[in-house]
Amino acid sequence: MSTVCYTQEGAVGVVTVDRPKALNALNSEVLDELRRTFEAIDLETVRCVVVTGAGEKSFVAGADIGEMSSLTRAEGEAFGKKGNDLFRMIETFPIPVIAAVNGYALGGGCELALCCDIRICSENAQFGQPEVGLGITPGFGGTQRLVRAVGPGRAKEMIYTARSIKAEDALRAGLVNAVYPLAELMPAAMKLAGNIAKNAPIAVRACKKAINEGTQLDMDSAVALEEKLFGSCFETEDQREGMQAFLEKRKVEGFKNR
Ligand code: DAK
Repeated sequence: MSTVCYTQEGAVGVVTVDRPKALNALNSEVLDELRRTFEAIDLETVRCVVVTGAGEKSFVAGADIGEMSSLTRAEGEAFGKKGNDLFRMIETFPIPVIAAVNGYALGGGCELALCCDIRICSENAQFGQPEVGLGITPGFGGTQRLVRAVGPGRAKEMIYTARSIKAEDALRAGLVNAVYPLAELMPAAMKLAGNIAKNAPIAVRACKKAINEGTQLDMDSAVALEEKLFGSCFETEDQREGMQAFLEKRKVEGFKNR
């Protein structure tokens, strides 16, 4: 692949958007390669994924404006669907995905970060939805996920004004969980991913499903979903080992994803 790199370190997969000449902007090729990269992740051995951008300046500076500039309505819709399908795939990916936002996260870049489970960023990060300044709406889920992440007031201000916010404001808004000096961002992301990866994979996956799907339901249906997923963890080897280790006052011998 020429625009996306993938590496695996232990149980953590690292997906890097690598198109530095355009500040990692998302053209069709990047969207296709991201999809193929996620499809190829080995879910037997990988337990958490980190998504980041190549270089020190930009996570993803948006959808590719050059490519979008001449689209017809039908092509614009198709481009939006390509991005939306991919971002939904990442959002519902069976294992947690962390966005390590290392610079500009604008438009489609902010939307890519928003479809991840957890966002952390570097001090030079900037988040924004500049689309209305380009004559379009956010098209990869920004009008939906930003609202859910920071609430309607802040999301509307960001979207209507097209102004970006800096890392500390993103932290205050709850858009990111933590801010690090740039050099410390990837080590922090890997540490966070490692802390997730060492827990029982079946249980972690069930938590992601419960949280993602439960927040779309009324409370009665949501707790019923939680009960089902809770029940599904029992009789697994990992549940037995996790509880046995506690009762025997020893460390877990390593969860097996069984
Ligand atoms: N697309 C294409 N190229 C981009 C780009 C982008 N989004 N962002 C940067 N680049 C390119 C620049 O054109 C430049 O290329 P060269 O001129 O060197 O060939 C190179 O990256 C370096 O950028 P700058 O020279 O501009 O670098 P600066 O440090 O001066 O400025 C910047 C950095 C991030 C502030 C600036 O590049 C910038 O404002 N970029 C655009 C940011 C932006 O507006 N992003 C949002 C894009 S809109 C939809 C589907 C999707 C979407 C909407 C609707 N539907 C189908 C409904 C999504 C929309 C977006 O994401």
